Order: sequence, then C-alpha cells, then structure tokens
Amino acid sequence: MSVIDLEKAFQDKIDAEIKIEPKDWMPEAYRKTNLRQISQHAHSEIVGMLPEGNWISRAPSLKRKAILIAKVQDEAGHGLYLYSAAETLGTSRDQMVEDLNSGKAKYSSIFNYPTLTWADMGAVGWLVDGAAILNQVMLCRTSYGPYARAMVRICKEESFHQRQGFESLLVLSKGTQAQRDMCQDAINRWWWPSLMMFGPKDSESTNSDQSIKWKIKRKTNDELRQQFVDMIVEQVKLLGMTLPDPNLKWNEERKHYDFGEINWEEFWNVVKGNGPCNKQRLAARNKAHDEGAWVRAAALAYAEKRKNRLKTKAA
Ligand code: FAQ
Repeated sequence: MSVIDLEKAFQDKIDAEIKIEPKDWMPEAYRKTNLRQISQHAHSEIVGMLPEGNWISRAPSLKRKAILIAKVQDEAGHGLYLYSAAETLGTSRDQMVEDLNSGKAKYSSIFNYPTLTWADMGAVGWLVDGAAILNQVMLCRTSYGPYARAMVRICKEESFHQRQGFESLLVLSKGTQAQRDMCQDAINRWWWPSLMMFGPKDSESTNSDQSIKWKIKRKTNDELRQQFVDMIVEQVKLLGMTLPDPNLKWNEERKHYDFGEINWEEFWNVVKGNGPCNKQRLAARNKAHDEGAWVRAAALAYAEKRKNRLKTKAA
C-alpha cells in the first residue's frame, strides 16, 4: 500500500471510531502529537503533586491529612499510567523524565502557582481537578487506545478529588469570618490560572485542528473552557462566594456565561518557564530524581539477582 492509501485507511478507521493500538500503522505526526500530549499530561500529574504535597505536614486534622496523602498518591499513579501509555509510542520513560528535568518538556501551567493557605487545597481540588476532569472525560474517548483506557480510571479518581475539594471549601465557607476570607482569597487566586489550563484560545491553538481531525481531542480549548465557566458559576453560588471577574454575565442569546479576557501574557510567560514557581518545581523534581538514584540502582540489582537465580534453577 502507498503512504496515501495507508493514511486514508487510518483516517477511515478513526472516523469509524476504531481505536488505534500501538502496533497499528500510524502517521508519524499522529505518533508524535500523542507522545507530546500524553507525556506532557504525565509530567503535569507528577509536578502536580508538589503544590499539594506542600500541605501534607500542615493539614488541619488527621482526617484531612489522610485525604490529602491519598490524593497526592493518586496523582503519582496517574503519572505512571500515562508514562506507560506514552512508552507504547516508542520513547522510554527515562527519556521523558530527562526531558522534564532538563526543562525541555512542558507540563501544565497551573502547577507553577504557589499554594499559600489551607484553603488552596480546597480550591485546587475543586477548580484544578474540576478543569482537569472536563478535559479528561473527553479524553476517555480519544482515538489512541492506551491513552483512552488510562483516562477511564483516572477520571473516576479525579471526580472524587473534585468533590473532596468542594466539600473542604464548603466547610470553610460556613466557618468564621477569617475562614470565609481565606476561602474567597483562594478562589480569587486560582480562578484565572484554572481557566488557562484549557490552553490558548482556539485561534492561537497550533495543534487543535489536526488533533480534532484525528479525534485525539473531541472539543476545542474554548469549548471546554466555556463548559467549565458555566459549571463553576453555578457551583460557586452554593459556597456563597464570588468569582473575581466583573464581566461574568449570562448571555441569553448564546445560552452561556460571558466572561472577561484572560491575561495571555501571563499564560505564555508561565508556559515559557517564568511563572512564580517554575524554577522551584524543576529543582524539586531534580532533587527527587537525584535522591532516588539508590532506589533505582537497588531495584536493578535485585532484578538482576532474581534473573540469575531463576536461570540457575532452570539449569
Ligand atoms: N500549560 O495547540 P495547543 C491535572 C501548550 S492534569 C502549559 O492548544 P494542545 C491533574 C501546548 O502543549 C492537567 N502548556 O495544544 C491534577 C502546546 O505546546 P507544544 C494537565 C500549555 O495540546 C490535578 C501549545 O501550548 N492536563 O490537572 C497549556 O492541542 C490536581 C499550544 O497549545 C492535560 O495535560 C497549559 N495549560 O491542547 C494533578 C490534559 N495549554 O506542545 C495534580 C491533556 C497549552 O505544541 C493536582 N492535554 N499548552 O509545544 C490536553 O488536553 C491538551 O494538551 C491541552 C492543550 C488542552 C492542555
């Protein structure tokens, strides 16, 4: 078959909703963009453990500490499933980790903001996991089989995370004035960065058109962002809090909320490595990698020993 025939057969398969599996023929650009997106997603889960890890030792009760530890551990698991899915596209996990640690690879802008108070744990759960879920529910139907299957389990855990974040803020919102102020302050700081998680606006999104054609993405960045705004505007009312946007207004014609302009200069600045915590996050990942060297060496030595033992037994 010629490449043109192969490409046509590939697109027909996608259009017929048949999943693409690792050993199937695929255009090089499809392999590359999946690898790019899945590895960036894996890195986001791993770096995403840092802002919340910051509060494990200072959680206000044993119950909250146990919940936070479990959540951070879940994120590590998500990173592992995603690295495994990405590895099926031909790049090793070692290489992906090296790309993250050297600053070459991207991860979500959101994790470059600091978590300043306990209320930030609720805001991250509610807004950040909330934004992540909207995007990831769509990815459960993505065309690349290993990615889609990883997302099914991840989504179940993320929706639990979001509910615990909301519940945590609900408690604060019914507390003392100081607690209510802390809750509002966290919402004010996390709102705009959460909207940025969906990526640049459609007119600036370099990958969207092709990714939608290949059904890697099923909705555009702006469609998902709008869905998020419409959902959160209703939920914030239950908290008795407000969103920091004077331009938020129901648009009867569009049947959606209008909202203010995102600070795109800030977004690109954070993506390019100049956000409030980019350097700190990379330093933490590199430190963890260096300090984990003995664990990797011990695991390799153990695997080698076991292999030799099995060989001796078989002989
Ligand atoms: N931050 O052409 P597009 C989580 C880059 S997981 C940094 O629109 P695309 C769980 C983009 O990579 C959160 N960079 O790109 C959790 C591209 O650069 P490139 C992560 C961004 O891929 C919760 C360029 O801009 N979720 O939160 C961002 O079609 C709590 C042009 O953009 C995922 O990764 C950004 N926000 O659409 C963990 C979901 N946005 O590579 C712990 C999977 C865009 O060409 C605690 N990813 N860029 O150099 C996706 O769905 C997509 O990759 C998008 C971007 C929608 C993020």
